[in-house]
Amino acid sequence: MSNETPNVMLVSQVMPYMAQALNEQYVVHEKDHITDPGALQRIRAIVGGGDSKVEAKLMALLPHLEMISVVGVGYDGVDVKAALERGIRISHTPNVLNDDVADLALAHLLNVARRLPQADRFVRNSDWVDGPYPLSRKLSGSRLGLVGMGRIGQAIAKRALAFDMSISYTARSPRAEVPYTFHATPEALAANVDFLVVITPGGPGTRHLINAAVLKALGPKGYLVNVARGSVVDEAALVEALQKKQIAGAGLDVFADEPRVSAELRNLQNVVLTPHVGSATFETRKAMSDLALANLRAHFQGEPLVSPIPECQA
Ligand code: 8YV
Repeated sequence: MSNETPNVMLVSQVMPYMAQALNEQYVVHEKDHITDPGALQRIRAIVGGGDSKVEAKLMALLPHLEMISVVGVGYDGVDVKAALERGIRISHTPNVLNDDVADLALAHLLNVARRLPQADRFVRNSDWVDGPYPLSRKLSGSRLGLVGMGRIGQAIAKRALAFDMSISYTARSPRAEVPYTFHATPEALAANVDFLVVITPGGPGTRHLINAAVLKALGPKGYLVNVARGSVVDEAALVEALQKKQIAGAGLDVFADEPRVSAELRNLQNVVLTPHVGSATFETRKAMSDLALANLRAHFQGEPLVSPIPECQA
């Protein structure tokens, strides 16, 4: 291994704290601003966000690429197969964002049930002087269904218990460590809950898991919340279900084509939309940055990665 300062490629925006740390420790090349083609020969690591695309064709431009450090728990934008074929190591930042994403899921549940963003607009528009705000839906004591029962799913369940919600879930297989009711399919789960929260990894394995049939099963009194990946929900089917009031409403933090959100979704009044902010607090983004930096450091010191993705674990 050479003693030269390693060259890294940055493929997404990172918080100033992380940008500064990277610049202090590495020669940083921003993907969209590389003017020196020779730089591609020197790059040994890629740093990107949970939603960054790191495709095989990008890796092919970097003959000396050794590792990819994802600042996020999800790494569905990375072509893992292509990376592993070349022995490129991949790390991500699990656990440190569980609280924030779970908090956001609860916020969306409260927002869609109590229609709080609409209530805020009601006050600002002085609609209140014409009469009281319409009644909304009670969250406490209702039935929550989780699509995914990993670390973040469990953090959401823990919070929902404080709201006296009954909890059921679907996953590839029942999780022995949780006491909640298992349903084998999202459709069966949707038919038995009031609020369906999507918190499963993205990627081809879960693409459009939430389709028209699942939304139909959720029914006209059911709400959908997605804090996972836009790809998990068939967005066209969701728009149709919302337009036709086949479901009561949705809270969405993630979308099919971020940062662009379809006009159809933006025009609907029975949705609450947030711009992929699940982990976007100072505290958590700093913890994610620190973990991503620790992985880079471990790699360049020839040590095992601190938090490799499961596919890279020995
Ligand atoms: C962020 C995420 O969007 O962790 C993930 O998988 O989607 C989010 O935390 C992103 O990773 C920020 O870089």
